This record gives sequence, structure tokens and C-alpha cells, in this order.
Amino acid sequence: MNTTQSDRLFARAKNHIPGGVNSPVRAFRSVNRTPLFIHHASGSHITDVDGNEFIDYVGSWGPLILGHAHPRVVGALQRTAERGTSYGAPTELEIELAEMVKSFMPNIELVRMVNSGTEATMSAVRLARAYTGKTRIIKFAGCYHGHADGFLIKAGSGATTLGVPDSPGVPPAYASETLIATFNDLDSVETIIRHYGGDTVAAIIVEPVAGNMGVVPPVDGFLSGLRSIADREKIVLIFDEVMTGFRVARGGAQELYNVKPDLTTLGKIIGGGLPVGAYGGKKEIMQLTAPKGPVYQAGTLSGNPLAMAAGLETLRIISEERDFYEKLEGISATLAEGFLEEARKAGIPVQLNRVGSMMTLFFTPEGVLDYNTALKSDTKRFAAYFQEMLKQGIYLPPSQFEAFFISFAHTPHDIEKTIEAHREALKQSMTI
Ligand code: KE4
Repeated sequence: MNTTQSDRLFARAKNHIPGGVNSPVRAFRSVNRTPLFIHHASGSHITDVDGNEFIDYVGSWGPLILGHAHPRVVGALQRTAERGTSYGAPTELEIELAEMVKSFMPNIELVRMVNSGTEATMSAVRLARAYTGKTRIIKFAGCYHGHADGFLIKAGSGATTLGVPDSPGVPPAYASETLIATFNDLDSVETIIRHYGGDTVAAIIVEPVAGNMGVVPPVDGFLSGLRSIADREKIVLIFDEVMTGFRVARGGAQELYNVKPDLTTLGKIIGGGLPVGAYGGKKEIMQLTAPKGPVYQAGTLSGNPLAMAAGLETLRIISEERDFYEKLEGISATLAEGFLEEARKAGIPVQLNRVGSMMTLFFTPEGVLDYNTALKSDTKRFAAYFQEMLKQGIYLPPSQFEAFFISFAHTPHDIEKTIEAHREALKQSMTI
């Protein structure tokens, strides 16, 4: 595969941008190769600057559930841009998207638009602290909620020690306010609460379906168990649905698992490929947000017309398509079944975790239920598999610990070609 132009651009990029990319995972480091620079994309396909075309399972890390450059989304952006791109003043579009979000997720009574998932989660936590008057938060090892300081925390040694910074630059004081539990393990949450007291914990924040340690679904009772603990201890339960919102079901994971959080954070699909995040939920909590209440949060481009137009058109198309999620489930299930069948035939132990159109193929013989079991995956084999899939025209997320995203634009031919490539890539990955 010729990557001359990509290599040239990467060398140039590194002179101006840290690591040559504007988000670390794009650097392809964990798959031991340099990144491809993309020239254009349409539907389920992307084409790099050397003219190599791929079937895309990254989909900009989740936003493009309709596929790239959907004509109606592009048209909405063009019409909106011709009237002006941003005013720093309210528009009707923001109300329409808020109303649309509430129609998908009726548990949300008030919602605030921001510009990224990180802004959404950091703002939701600030709100929970203000509402409860408490300062600590509980998050789960392997769950990612964006790069705000209070989330870049990893578990200290022992089940009840305070978190420790997971990045230089995060003050230890922040780490002491973040406690790390184990995903799918309610006892780990109870242990923390017994040790620190529920009266010190403002919020539990969780990806209701983990997507950032690879996909890890919640085991039966886990989410409802968190709901009970939050009710008992008067803790704000935050579902970080930046990835799962409008992805795993029309109403996100809170609809799929029928567990209602107090606050929900959103991103990705809600922007249709433009920068949007949002946080929303119970009116009695959300109304503390400025200017209604005292909790400050602001943003120059929050609710900007372009992002609102792209998000609105995306959600409208989803709403109008009869059985949208059933059809997407069919495409995703066919891919997953093909992946598993080929791995079985090749005698390669893999785990495939999937919820709807987000999935991860783990190279490990044992079930992946949390971060520790995810970390047992053979990342070297994943890297070899990734490279082989790329050679065969399949563009996967460049990390064992990310989710593949299937879009409504993936065709039966795409799926068939992907399964064939997978068969060959499994064989090649055996030779490492
Ligand atoms: P952003 O700030 O990147 O818009 O959203 C942060 C975020 C929050 N919550 C969840 C559940 C998320 O998955 C994310 C961002 N996801 C990653 C993909 N694993 C974005 C890709 C990247 O970092 O480049």
C-alpha cells in the first residue's frame, strides 16, 4: 500500500503539531505504524491522500452513524452557513435540537449545549458537586470521560485508596477527589462508600456501556444497582452517553437498559460530525446552571448554528427511517457473526463484545468484563491484525481498547468484504 503522501504530511505535521496529530489516538502508535492522512469520505468509505480507499469502522469515533457526508447533512450545513456561521446569540436551531434530544430521551428535562464531550462531563460533575454540596466523584477504571483533570485519574494501589493522577499536570489534589471503582462490580462501589462515606460523594459517573476499554456491556443488575446506591446515598448518577447516546438505541443506554440517570452527557452523534456536546437531566439539578442558577458554565460557540444544523438533520433522518435501529442491528450482527465464525474456524481465541453498532474484537481467551480483563488482551496480535486489515482496505480503530462503529451506510457488500479481510488478517496475525 502506497502511503508516500501520508508519510510526507506526517513528517510536516510533526514540525507544527505535538506528535503530528490533534488527538493522540490518531497517531496510530499502539498499532506500530504512522497515520494515514484522509483526503475525503463518503458513506461507509474513506480515501487517504495517496488514493487508498477503505471501508471505515471509526466513523470519526462515533458521530457518523449515518456515514460520511450524508447529502442531507451537507445540505443543511450549506444552507445554514449561507446565513452566517455563528452569532454568539440564541437561535431557534438550539431550541429545536434541545426539543429533539428531549423527544429521544424524555428523562432529560433541561439540556445545555457545549462543544465537546469533555465539556459536557466536566460541567455535569461541577453541577453535581454544587447540587449535593459534596466534592468526591466515583468513576470506573477503563472508562473515559474526556480529558478534564478530575477524570485523568487512575486507581491507586488497593481497593479504597484515593486515585492518582493518570497524566502529568494533574494536581494530586484533584486525584484525591476522584475514587476509582471496578466496572461491573457493585461491591467495589459499596467498598468505596463504606470507606469514605456516601456523604462525601457527589456523583457516580459511568459509561453505561463502556466503549473506551474496548466495548464492555454492563452485566445484569449493574446499572440498576448503581441507581439504587445513588438513591440510597443521595449521590447524583451521571450516565456518560457521549458514545452510547443515539448509538445503542434511539434513547441511548438509558432506554436500552431502562435505568434513568439524574444527569446525562452527550456528544458525537448529537453533532452529526460537527463539534457538539451536551449535558442535561433533572430540572431541579439543571436549573442550578447559570444564568438560571449560580453554577457557571459558558462557551463562545455553544449551540452554534452549524453544529445545531448537522445534529438536527442527523437526528431527523434517524427519526424518519422506519426501524432504523433494527436495520442497523441487522448489519452489525452479520458482521459480528462473521467475525466470530472465522475466528472459530481459525482456532484463534477471541472475545467479541457488542452492543448494537459498537463492538470490539479482543484477542484474549477469557471474557472481558472490566478493565483488568480487557488488559489481558494480546495487543501485539491486535496490531498485526490491524495492519493486515488496513492492507486489505479495512480501516479499524487503531487500538485494541477502542470501539468499532458500524454505520447505516455500511452495505452488505462492505460487510462481506470485511469478513473476507478478517479471515485473511487472522491468518496473518498468527504468524507474528
Ligand atoms: P470529546 O471531548 O472527545 O468530544 O469527548 C470525550 C468523551 C467523553 N465520554 C466518552 C464516553 C467518550 O468516548 C469520549 C471521547 N471518545 C474518544 C474515543 N474513545 C474520542 C476520540 C479521541 O479522543 O480522539
